[in-house]
Parts: sequence; C-alpha cells; structure tokens
Amino acid sequence: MSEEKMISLDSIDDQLIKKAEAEGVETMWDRKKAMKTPCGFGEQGVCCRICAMGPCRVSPVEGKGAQRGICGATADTIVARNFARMVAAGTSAHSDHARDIAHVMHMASRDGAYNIKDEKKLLALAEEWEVKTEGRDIYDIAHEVAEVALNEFGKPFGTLRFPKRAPAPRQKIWEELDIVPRAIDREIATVMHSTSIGCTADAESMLRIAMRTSLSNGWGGSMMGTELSDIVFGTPTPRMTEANLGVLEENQVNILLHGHDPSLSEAVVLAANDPEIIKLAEEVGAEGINLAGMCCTGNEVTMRHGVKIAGTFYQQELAVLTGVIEAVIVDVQCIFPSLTPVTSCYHTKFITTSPKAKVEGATHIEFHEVTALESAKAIVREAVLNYGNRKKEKIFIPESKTQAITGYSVEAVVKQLDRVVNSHIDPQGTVKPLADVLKAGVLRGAAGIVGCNNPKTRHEYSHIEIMKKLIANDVIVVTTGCAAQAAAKAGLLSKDAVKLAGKGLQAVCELVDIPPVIHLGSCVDNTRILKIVSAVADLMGVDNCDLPVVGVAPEWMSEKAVGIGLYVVSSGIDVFLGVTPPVTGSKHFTDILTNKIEDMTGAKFFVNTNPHELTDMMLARIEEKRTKLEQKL
Ligand code: SF4
Ligand code: MSK
Repeated sequence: MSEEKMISLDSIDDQLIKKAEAEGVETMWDRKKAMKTPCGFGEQGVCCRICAMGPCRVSPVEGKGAQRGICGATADTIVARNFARMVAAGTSAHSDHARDIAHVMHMASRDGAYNIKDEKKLLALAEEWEVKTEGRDIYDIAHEVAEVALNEFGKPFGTLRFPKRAPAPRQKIWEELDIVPRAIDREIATVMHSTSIGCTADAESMLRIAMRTSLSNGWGGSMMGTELSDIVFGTPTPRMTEANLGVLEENQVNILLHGHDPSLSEAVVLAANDPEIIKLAEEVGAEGINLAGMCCTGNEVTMRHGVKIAGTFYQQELAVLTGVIEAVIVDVQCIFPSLTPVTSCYHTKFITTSPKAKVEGATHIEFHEVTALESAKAIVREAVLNYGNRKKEKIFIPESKTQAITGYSVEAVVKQLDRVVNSHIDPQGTVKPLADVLKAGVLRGAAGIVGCNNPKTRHEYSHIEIMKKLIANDVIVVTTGCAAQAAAKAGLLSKDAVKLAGKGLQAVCELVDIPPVIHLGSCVDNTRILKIVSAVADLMGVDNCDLPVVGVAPEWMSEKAVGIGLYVVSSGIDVFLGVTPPVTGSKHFTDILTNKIEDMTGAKFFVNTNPHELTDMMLARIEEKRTKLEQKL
C-alpha cells in the first residue's frame, strides 16, 4: 500500500485493520465507510433540533433556500447556539471530572484509599484560597480546600478563584468583556438556558456567553482537575516509558486502562501490584500483570507511574484486535460503545465502572471511591481470571514500541530550567530562562499541540508532521491528550528527537536536558500550558496575546476540544485547527471566530485541513507576534 493510502501514519494500525477484516470484526473504518457522505447541514452547523417545531435545517447560502427556522432563527443564530452547546458539553465533561477529584480529596485520609501526596502544593493552594493552615492537620486543610473547590461549582455570588492567576492585562480584558466566569455549573446552565428556544438570537452575544463558560473550564474545572489530582495522586515528574501496541505482553495478563479520571486508574495501579493479585496471576499461569494506558487515563498513569502507553483514542478497537487483552477497564469519556461487539469477538472483558458511562453489553462493576482498593481489586481479579481464555489463533502483538519521556508538570519544567539559572544573578524556581530564550529569538516560539484523532484525517499524520516542522523551525512543542501519545509513538518525546530540531531548539534541549516535544499530561492538563504561558507573560510584563505562542488541535473530534479551543483563544492564545468545526453555515459567526474575536481577545482561530499549510500559517503568525513583541519590550 502506498504511504498516502494508509489510514494511519503508523503501519501497525493498517496491519490490525486488515486483521479485523480477515476476522470479520467491524471497526470504526467500516462504520465511517457506511456513513457515506456526511450531512451537509450538520457539517456546517445549520441544523437546529432545539424545539419540537423543528428540526429546522436552514440554508447556509444567503438568499437561497430556507433562511430562517420556524421560530425565525437565522443560520447565524443556529450556528452560534450549536457551537455554544458544544462548549458547554466540553466544559461539563472536564469540570465534572474535577468535581469527582474534589470529592476524592475530601475523603482523603492518612490510612484510607487516597492520601495527600503533594503537601507543598496543597499548602500553596490553601494559601492562595485563604484557607488557614497554621497548626492544622494536613488532612483538615485538604478537606477544607476540597470544600472550597466544590463551592466553585455552584456558589451563588462572586466569580471563580483561578482566573486571578492570569496576567493582569488578561483579567482586565475579561472584566471589560464581562466574561469573568462565575460558578462553573452556573456558566454551563447559562449556555443551556440561553440556547433554548426563544432566548439568545445574536451570534456575538452567544459567543460571549460561550467564552465565559469556556473560561470556567480552563480557569475553573480543568485547572481544578489538574491541581487537585497533583495534590492527591502526586505532581508528575519526568519518567521513561514505552508507547504503542508493542507494549502488550504475550505471557502476562494485559489490562487496558482507558478513560480519564485518575481516581480509578490510581486504584487499579495499586491493585495490580497487590501481592494477593500477583499471586493469583501466577496461579493462572501468567508471568505478571501488564498495565497499558490509552487516551487521557493513559497520560495520567504514565506521568505518575511510568505505566506504558498502548496508544491513542483511535486505537481502542485495534488494541483489542491483538487478542491478548484480558480486560478493557474504562471510566468516563472517549469510550467507543463498539467495544462491546469488538471485545465479544475475542476473550476480552469490557468492564465499565462509572454510573456516568455504562455501555450496553459491557460488564459493569461499579467503582466505589470509599473502598477504592477493594473495588479495584475486584475489577483486576476479573481480568486475571480471564487470562486462560485467550484464543491462541487470534493473537498478534505488533512489534512496534518506542521509548518516551513523560510527566512534565509545571514544577518539573521549572526544575529543568533551574539547571541553567545562574543563582548569583537570577532566582531559581521561575520560567525566566524560557522567557529569555524566547525574547532573544533562540526559540522562535512555542506551540501546545493537543487533542484527539479523527478519521477525517490520516491517523497521527497531522500531529506528527506539524510537530516535526515546528521543532525544525525552533518552535518548542508541549503536548497533551492523544496528541502526546502520537508524539510518544513517533519517538518525539525522546531526547533522540533533538536531532530533528533547529539549532536554537537543539541548544536549549541540550542545556536544559529535555526532549524537543514535552509531555504535559492529559486534556485537563492543558491548564499546565496556561500556567506556563501566563508565567512567561508576567515575567515579560505583557499579556498572553503578545507572546509568540500558539495552540494547535490538528485532529480534534470532541466537544471537549471545542471548549478548550475557546478558552485558549479567550486566554489570548491563537488556536489552529486541522479539522473544520461545524460553523461554516454562518459567514458571520465564522468571521467572528477567525477574525473579529481578535479585537476582543488578541487571538483568533485559524483553520486549514492541510497540516503543512496550517504549520506555515503558525510560523507566520509566530513571526508576526515576535515583531510586535519586540516593539513592545
Ligand atoms: Fe426550528 Fe427555532 Fe425550534 Fe430551532 S428553535 S428547531 S430553528 S423552531
Ligand atoms: S482522550 S478528548 S480523544 S485527546 Fe482526553 Fe484523546 Fe481527545 Fe479523548
């Protein structure tokens, strides 16, 4: 097969798809084909199902076809409402994830299933939130901080706490635009209310409401998810791991951990290392228990424990096709319902654990945080007892696996930067070395490459092509989510990849001892990017939008990505998309997102489905921002 015809950049994916065809297993590519041409109205965002007078499909072409829905809503209104609902859904997913972590922190105890792993970070947050710490037990402090966090979801008055972390000029912009987020749940409810029949019918006003909601994600729920996870499960530090389906072991019990919330995966890591469970694995004839992560759960456990990465969102069905996975254990988000029919073709158990994400046909073993270890042991036991049921003739483990370094929290990045600080001149513990090399032009800029996979693109091709081109042009890359896993598989998270970087970036990587593409974690951890960018802006005395920094989602697919994209733009950072969002049915709204929003936030969206052209657009924008920054400093 010629390279261009391959579905994936990674040839093992194509091998596994062929295996699926030979074994009569339906995968997403079969279903994609069966979909035929996507609905043009849906693709352009002009289909409204908000009330039962509809559904109404209005024409995206001015003056031709139905121009208004039955209630009179125009294409501008319908597109803007649909977009806002995507933002609200994405915000709810990340924020509800954070709420669960806050509850876990609230139940943490010295002798319980969950402890406080990063006391320093807890104390810093307590101080920031004015929670008394003096003379108090660390667990009392943790419980009060968790209560404050939980109140962020529904407090009746005031605004969220984390936005005060943003550079002062950014906060001023939010105040002027009246988009400082209030309570997280309130912002989501406001979008749902405003988009209901007979409410907001003004595209720009709709966007502002969506922006405020997105900020309640980036500077609210997601940031809380990151901060509290670090406190309870440990702040990540760089560690070596391996990535791709070659990490599966023929002679071990293989468990695929897939989903998002670290409360479950942390307990599974403990359970898989429990002597009683290890003994059981030996009794069934296995040499051990091999955990492999996928999607954001994969990121969470690799950055805290070095658990190997099986692959990306796109590979969830392919992993099962290897025939050696005893159980796919999932919690919430990005889980294909097709795992039921796919696992039924093999011996694999598909185990759901959350009442928020039950799947028909799966084995549901509810995970209870109060009895986390016992709960996780019961789940892992199911996997171990399934080891003897493999169908030998169906086993195929691809040989491919790649070395990667994962787990750069903000603290870890700062620690690396401290290596080059002359402590007689500058204080340690800041991002000043990064600000200095950006200012000097040794690094031309920085890019956060994030997000999912999408069968509209060749799997991982856009992620990797963009990363390679950026680092070759002295743009440092940080990455999260499934983009980070694509980078791991392509070898870009290793120090060997430094040779692919331009001279400036090479020098920085060697001095600071980092790879050119840095793994920052899961999707909620995009807030680590916000923190680093804001810290650099503060040091330079400018706003985020003045920096040569871009956000990129080359293969995004989730509503969560829409929520992220909007909070990134609202935070003053341009966002480059490789998949067109469903907004093109409104010229007016598309123009706001790709043009006018810059007047409000200093940043905007760029869209191009060709990864090379998209990268050229980024490089041009980075240089444009550099020129303006030089004049400003
Ligand atoms: Fe149609 Fe208006 Fe109802 Fe939407 S809200 S379905 S455009 S009548
Ligand atoms: S897991 S949201 S496919 S990045 Fe966060 Fe990957 Fe996208 Fe899910």
